[in-house]
Amino acid sequence: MMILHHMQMSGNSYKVRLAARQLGIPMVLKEYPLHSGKARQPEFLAKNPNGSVPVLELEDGRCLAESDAILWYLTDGTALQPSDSWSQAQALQWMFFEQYSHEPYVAVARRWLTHEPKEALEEKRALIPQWHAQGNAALSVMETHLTHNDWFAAKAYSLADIALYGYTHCADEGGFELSRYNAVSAWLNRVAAQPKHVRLNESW
Ligand SMILES: N[C@@H](CCC(=O)N[C@@H](CS)C(=O)NCC(=O)O)C(=O)O
Repeated sequence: MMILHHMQMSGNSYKVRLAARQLGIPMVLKEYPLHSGKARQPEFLAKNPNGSVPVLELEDGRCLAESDAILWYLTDGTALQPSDSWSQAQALQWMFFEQYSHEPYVAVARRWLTHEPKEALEEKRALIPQWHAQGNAALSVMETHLTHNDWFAAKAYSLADIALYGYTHCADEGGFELSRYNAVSAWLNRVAAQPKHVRLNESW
């Protein structure tokens, strides 16, 4: 069976768990708790030299890092991945947006404001306004798209929605006011209403 090296509280790991559950793909989960240093151990660095989870380990030992690459691999040939090249490119457009313009601010603010000790946050305090400005800019881009569209690609729920849902649904933990974004809030409800949806904290 495939192994998912993951961190329960991480939105990047959650994206993979959510897709796997919705597709009925069985996997064994190995937890790498925040602050444990487990992802920096030589045994794990041999699987991902970048020292980050999630990592999907196939039965033959091949390892794939980066949440959105794993999403792409798992959803290939399924209803969660568009089949025509234009819609696939649209999905990738939103997934690159998620990694470059959204996650570095929305996820990072959540981590430091909610999941790191208060003393550690003090060292980062000067960065909070930038996280919020850039994160709100990303949420505004999503709001504009969702004002005219139900989903991010191919007019259907897909891996692009899962990629963006991972950290958007818990953005309030990073100090973002999701109620300011009506279309984003409605989309969050649509995603959560999809069959076989699981929550971030849900056990496997
Ligand atoms: N771009 C990567 C980011 C992965 C990442 O930042 N993972 C964090 C958890 S969300 C991690 O492994 N941190 C290791 C640690 O803090 O020990 C992805 O999308 O998978």
